[in-house]
Amino acid sequence: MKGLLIVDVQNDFCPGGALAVPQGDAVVPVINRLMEQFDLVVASKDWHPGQTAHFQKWPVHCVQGTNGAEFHPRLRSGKIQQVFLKGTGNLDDGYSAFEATNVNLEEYLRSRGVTELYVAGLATDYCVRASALDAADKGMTTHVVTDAVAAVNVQPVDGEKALEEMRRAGVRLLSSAEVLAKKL
Ligand code: VGL
Ligand code: ZN
Repeated sequence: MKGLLIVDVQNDFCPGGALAVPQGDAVVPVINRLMEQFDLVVASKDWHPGQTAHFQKWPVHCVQGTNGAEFHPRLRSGKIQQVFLKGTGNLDDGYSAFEATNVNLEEYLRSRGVTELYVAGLATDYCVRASALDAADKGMTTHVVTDAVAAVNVQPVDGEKALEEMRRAGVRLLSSAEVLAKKL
């Protein structure tokens, strides 16, 4: 059973947002197409309280209940079966979707028989990276769809480095065209 995890495709990570990922919104049409190939589609949201130690590292973003924390308006969010909220505490970064506090992602996926996880979304060098590494660590066959992710790139090579790190950890990198050609 194959599941798609859409990581943090929220307004604040898209152009015009508080912590915009360059071309973050370019992943939206790719992800919309990918969703049609999966029986199970879930998403994470970065979901911070108004005050958190996380904002000592980053501009204030994705505050719970604000427009910046909503999904990008063109993401077909009606197809998302469960949203996982992370970074909800006052001390944690909550980069990984497996740190969600409303529903346990690992249990959710296991209970639905998902053994192969495909990861897309924002940002390659933070939440996609942490989520994919955690999934691989938990024994799932983990894929990252390389044209369905985009990086913050605090340093210009961060996205590439993160992909290489994931690959070394056993995460499989593939394009959306390859996913679509597989006819999951
Ligand atoms: C993220 C930086 C800070 C992410 C979240 O979703 O990748 N990056 N908070
Ligand atoms: Zn955050």
